[in-house]
Amino acid sequence: MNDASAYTPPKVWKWEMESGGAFANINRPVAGATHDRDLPVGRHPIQLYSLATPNGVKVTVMLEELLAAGHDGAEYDAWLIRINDGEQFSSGFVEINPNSKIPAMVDHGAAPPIRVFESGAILLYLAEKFGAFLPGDPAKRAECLNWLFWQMGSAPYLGGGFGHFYAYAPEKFEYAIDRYAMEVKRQLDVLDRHLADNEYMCADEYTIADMAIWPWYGALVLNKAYDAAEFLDAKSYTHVNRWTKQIARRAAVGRGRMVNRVSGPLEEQLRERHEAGDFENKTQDKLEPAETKP
Ligand SMILES: N[C@@H](CCC(=O)N[C@@H](CS)C(=O)NCC(=O)O)C(=O)O
Repeated sequence: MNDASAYTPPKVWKWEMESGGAFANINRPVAGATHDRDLPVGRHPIQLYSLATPNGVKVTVMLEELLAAGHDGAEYDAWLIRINDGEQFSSGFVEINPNSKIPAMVDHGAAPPIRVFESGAILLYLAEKFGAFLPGDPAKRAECLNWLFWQMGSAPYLGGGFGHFYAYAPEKFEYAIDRYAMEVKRQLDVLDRHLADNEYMCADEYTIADMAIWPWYGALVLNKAYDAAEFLDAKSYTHVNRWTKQIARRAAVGRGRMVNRVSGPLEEQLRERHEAGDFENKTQDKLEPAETKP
């Protein structure tokens, strides 16, 4: 085990600029804007400001699923927010999300326009607006929301806890990796037991609960997050694997994963999305590699 006793916390914590670790450059102990810049606004009512991290993908999958289901009002402009460059701290972004995290959305179909931030709130807003992917029956609706909010509460242990210490921290701290690996495996087991008896998170209905959970836990078992599938023995969660592959086969999920993506194979990236035809008309030669933080 690492020597954890080497550090004694001071009486009052102070911000050390050189704290180290991946993405340390965008971490700050204060909120608010760092620079003045308005957000662009396209021609559709729904304006999304995002990046294809798991939290971003939840929303683009939902929008693509709505369009595939015939809800034309879900046409949207998806603008890229490069969080590694601090674009979430622009005055325009902070106005729509004071928490400075993607995804954030504005519905210009309402007067005055409605801002929505937090991926779970966005999924719920869209589900209610279009009457889709959220069961109407009170018992089923409650179950769907149980799992939606389970994801919102659980994923920070996966991303901010396990992913941070396993993949991004400047050193491998055994205590932290053990603690969060144990919790993530427990979460995978929760999902696995549930999916053993249910086709989707909410019985036989594909809902916003699946859309929230899949980009995180599906990515983990497909080894698309933190390169940790082997470490966590992800293949042993057979029901999670079955569900993950089933959802991955959906065309709308394939499209949703591409929107605002700036990493991975270039053919899987669509930096901005303004029309359905953008998926076919990509100008890949303009793209250069970049990095994202899941
Ligand atoms: N609970 C939020 C979490 C959003 C979040 O953590 N977004 C990350 C990318 S996945 C982000 O924008 N990070 C930028 C930063 O921390 O400055 C949600 O689900 O929307």
